[in-house]
Amino acid sequence: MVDFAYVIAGSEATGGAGIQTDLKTFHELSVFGLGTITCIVSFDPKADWGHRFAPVEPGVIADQMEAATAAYDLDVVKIGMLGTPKTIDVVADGLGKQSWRHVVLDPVLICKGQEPGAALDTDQALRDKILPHASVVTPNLFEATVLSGMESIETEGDLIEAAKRIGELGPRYVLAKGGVELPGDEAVDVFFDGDDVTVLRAPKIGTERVSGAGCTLAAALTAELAKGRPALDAARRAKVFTSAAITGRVGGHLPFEAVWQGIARG
Ligand code: PXL
Repeated sequence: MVDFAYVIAGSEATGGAGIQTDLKTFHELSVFGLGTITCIVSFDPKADWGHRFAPVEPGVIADQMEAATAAYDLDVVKIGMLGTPKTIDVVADGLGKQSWRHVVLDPVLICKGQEPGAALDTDQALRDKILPHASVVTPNLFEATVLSGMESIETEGDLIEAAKRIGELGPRYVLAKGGVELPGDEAVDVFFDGDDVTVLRAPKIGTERVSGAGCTLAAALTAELAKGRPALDAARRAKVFTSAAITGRVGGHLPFEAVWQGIARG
């Protein structure tokens, strides 16, 4: 019997991040993936690949969620980019209509190149309306700084402190992603289960951020949870999968490279 994983996230038109990445990851990890699109990000090649952002109308988001949840008995969902407080309202309403075994919240506040200021109203709405549904939160360095209220995260110790503070906000598990930006030779992620901290390590691959790495980690974690694996085991497997996808990265005309999950097939 196949396991199902559901994602509610934004489309990223170049295929490197967002729902495209989530669904590719689900597929590579042998779960049936289905998704609800919350917004459409189309980088602008005429303007330094800056962000063009179009929210999907809230009623259309509700329709997609209605279709997905009526079609199958879904119990594990990943939440990616929502983008606006109105979108957050409609997604929170939809999530509240059933119970979930896991809601994995990747608290995407802004994506590469966006102004941090754009994140403030989204941050507050995510905290108030989506976080209470989440069983797992997977912040990157910027998101962990904002959610924990810390001034900065510069060391592994800081990342551990941030994960603990975010755990106090309610989710059962936190997987805080240090990524390439946390200083050191290793890509460090911190897993916190409310009692214990486990630091997950892998050698850093390159020194530049790769588009879709964070989305892939959270999506792989979601897929492994959908298969019934315990959260720490799911996080470890997700990290191995993500390191492989970063190794398989592709370059085009964009100023950054993009992960490719297909490399895992060998
Ligand atoms: O990588 C974060 C992210 C998530 N979702 C969408 C995005 C991005 C970054 O570009 O566009 C839709």
